[in-house]
Amino acid sequence: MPAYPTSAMISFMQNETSQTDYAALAAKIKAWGRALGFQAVGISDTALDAAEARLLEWLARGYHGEMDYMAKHGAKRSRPAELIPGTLRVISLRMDYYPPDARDALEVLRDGNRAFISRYALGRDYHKVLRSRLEKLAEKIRAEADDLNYRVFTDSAPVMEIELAQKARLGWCGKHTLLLSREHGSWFFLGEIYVNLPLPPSGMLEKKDTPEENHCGTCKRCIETCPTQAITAPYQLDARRCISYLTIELKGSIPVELRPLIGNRIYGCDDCQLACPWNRFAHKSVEADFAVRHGLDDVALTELFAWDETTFKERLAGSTVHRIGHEQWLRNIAVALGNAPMSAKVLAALQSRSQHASPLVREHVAWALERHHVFGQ
Ligand code: B12
Ligand code: SF4
Repeated sequence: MPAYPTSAMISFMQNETSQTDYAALAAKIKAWGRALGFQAVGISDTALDAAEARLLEWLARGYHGEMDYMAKHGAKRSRPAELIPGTLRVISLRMDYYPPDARDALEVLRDGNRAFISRYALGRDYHKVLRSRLEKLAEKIRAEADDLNYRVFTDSAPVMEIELAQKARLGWCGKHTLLLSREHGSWFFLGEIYVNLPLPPSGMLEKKDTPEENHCGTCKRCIETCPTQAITAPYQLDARRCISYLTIELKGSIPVELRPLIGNRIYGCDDCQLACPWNRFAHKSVEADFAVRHGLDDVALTELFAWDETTFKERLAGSTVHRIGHEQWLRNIAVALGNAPMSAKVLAALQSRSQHASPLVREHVAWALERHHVFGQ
């Protein structure tokens, strides 16, 4: 026992003496969360032992590729109270993002001259949208429990979001490794609030101890559909093969053998979700922030490839796509143009970038031209 109370002990002692009715507060949190635009809100404890073992195995296999941030935080990812001392519960929330006005995804994927951008990235950067709502919810909780210590997260820190959301009964982990709900499919983001309050975990009051049942059954459409066979087994994804990783997370050269499989996907990939039968029940987003911006749902590859860095920054300000930078953007579009049907327009676009200052861009452009049997640029 330490000589002085730790922050975790202080929080716990405060909770022990608090007069707060935590069951009533949990009910209010769920109602406030829904009023703030989240479709579901749940609460879980912080025990992630089984998930921790699977995370370590995934890392040991090297499936994280160059995502060093997945390895560097050690046990903090799977032990919430080591990340934020005093954490007793995690409030998990989900928000639908499928833009209501987007052109049909499969039509765009079939048209090799158009650019496919993942549905989640067509509108405003979700980190900003979710974070401000989560902060608003936390302030409401603090008004009722002034001993609250909290931190909000959305895809922004070492947090096992899917495992926590599953424990909070927001859905189940599909074979594609994403969270799925029977009523809402998988087109939603997750966010969390770590709190030091002993709120009753979801299911406890309803006397249900098991998490939401897995409804994948014998289906394996996501595994079969994945263009790069990145889902190596049910619930196991080798990120190094995933088009989302290749186009967003990978900074350097895209492995040559995977380039033809990327098709016209220039930012992320949705194929596993498009194939999933549960997404028939998905709801379109009601958030104006997730509406398509700048016609990104239906735009020619050659048009996007012509953007200079200033145009890229201006058009994509406030979008999550902005994060990859202009060089990676051109790299991705060069690959897609290499996969596009050959035409004078495609060749002219590629040739216009063949002397680009970036060796990375030049190398991908040269590859694309070679695909169209144009050599030695
Ligand atoms: C790293 C990361 C990626 C990486 C790696 C993905 C991965 N599967 O690990 C890459 C860049 C490839 C990626 C891609 C995408 N991502 Co991502 N990503 C993350 C991040 C930051 C961490 C995920 C993680 O912990 N991976 C570690 C490994 C170990 O986890 P895992 O592969 O899921 O394996 C777990 C389970 O499958 C399970 N498991 C293993 N074996 C078994 C066996 C059984 C029987 C069972 C039940 C379970 C099970 O155990 C493992 C540990 O829990 C989360 C946010 C977060 N902080 O959690 C977002 C997150 C998962 N991503 C998200 C999204 C939207 C995407 C994309 C759809 C984006 C896109 N359109 O391009 C794709 C989908 C690709 C896919 N099928 O996963 C959302 C998912 C929302 C949802 N509905 O679930 C998240 C939650 C971000 C958010 N806040 O909304 N992502
Ligand atoms: S496509 Fe089938 S196996 Fe994959 S997540 Fe959906 S229901 Fe599960």
